[in-house]
Amino acid sequence: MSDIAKLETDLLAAIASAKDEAALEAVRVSALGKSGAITALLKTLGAMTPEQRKEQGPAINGLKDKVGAAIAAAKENLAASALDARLNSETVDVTLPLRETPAETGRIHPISQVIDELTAIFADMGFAVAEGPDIETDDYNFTKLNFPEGHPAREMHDTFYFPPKPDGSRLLLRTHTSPVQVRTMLSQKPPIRVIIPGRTYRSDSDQTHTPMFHQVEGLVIDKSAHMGHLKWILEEFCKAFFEVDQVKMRFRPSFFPFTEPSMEVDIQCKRDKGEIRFGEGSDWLEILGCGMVHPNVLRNCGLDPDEYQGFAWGMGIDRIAMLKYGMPDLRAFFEADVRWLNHYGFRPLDFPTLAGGLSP
Ligand code: 2U9
Repeated sequence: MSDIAKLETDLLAAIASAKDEAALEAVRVSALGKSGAITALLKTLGAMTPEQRKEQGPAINGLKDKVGAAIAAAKENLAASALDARLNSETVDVTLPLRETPAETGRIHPISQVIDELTAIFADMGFAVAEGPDIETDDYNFTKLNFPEGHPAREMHDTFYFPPKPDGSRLLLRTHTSPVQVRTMLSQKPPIRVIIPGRTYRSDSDQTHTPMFHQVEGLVIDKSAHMGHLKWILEEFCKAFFEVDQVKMRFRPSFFPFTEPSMEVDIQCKRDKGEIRFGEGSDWLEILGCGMVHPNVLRNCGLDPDEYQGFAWGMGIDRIAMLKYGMPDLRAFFEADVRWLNHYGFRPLDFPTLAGGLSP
């Protein structure tokens, strides 16, 4: 066997037995690198006679091409089997359950859920949502709302006051969301239809009271708004909120400085083994207060009571949340216990809408 034929046999065998791309590269360098065997043969061509070169040239170049092609083919095979091995070791079982995302594990606090529900119901009736500051002036929280200076009704609210300013005036934490209605009347022309959900503060703490609690109040002002409208709005609200077809309501005379006449409203319910159901039964439960806006309040807010009239109502959000979702202790609302939130909280993607259903 000629040297060229033996070299070819040896190199093709080495290429065939190379286990990986590094081994194959070593064979390539030994054959075609700067000091490789085929490179050395190619260098001998220069010193040959034309006849020798005519015979040896094609043989050596043929060897170079054959070995080059074999290396390229082997390289492709090794790359393909390396890819196969990697794909086999990195397979993903797409049928495995997904890890839950924050949107699935997070929970919406029942207060936020109830505010979203209220907003959906009243927005459907044409109400806008208004907001205002938690820190208020005595004027907006009391005086403009027809609480006379030194009147015992001011004491009823157990107000948190800030230290007095040099001029004697004191800021306070709002005891109801009513100052937002005052701000709305001072800044907008009627017709006005707003609801105001928000935080309120009173120095009171026991199983049914927390120093910070939530209220939603509503206000309608135009030239002819009357108690019939008020009654219809509150009945529609109660049916939608408690998700019942029918509900009886009872309006009892009451007193608030900012409304005249004033009423407290009870809703029909059935108490059954510690459970409470709405829209049936012969028991009553007080859920809100309401009335026609007092002429003094309209005047204090820049409206002429001979031209404009309206009604307002207020209710405790925490209380209606407890009633709707059967949560027994108000204090748990504000303890930030994730176990409680996991149990009573709502899924973020179950946003309440009238079309899609209020509660999940
Ligand atoms: C303006 C005029 C009138 C808001 C009203 C009530 C009756 C009421 C309580 C219910 C439970 C508060 O959370 S609670 O303790 N509220 O009974 N609120 S009428 O009337 C207004 C408000 C603002 C300018």
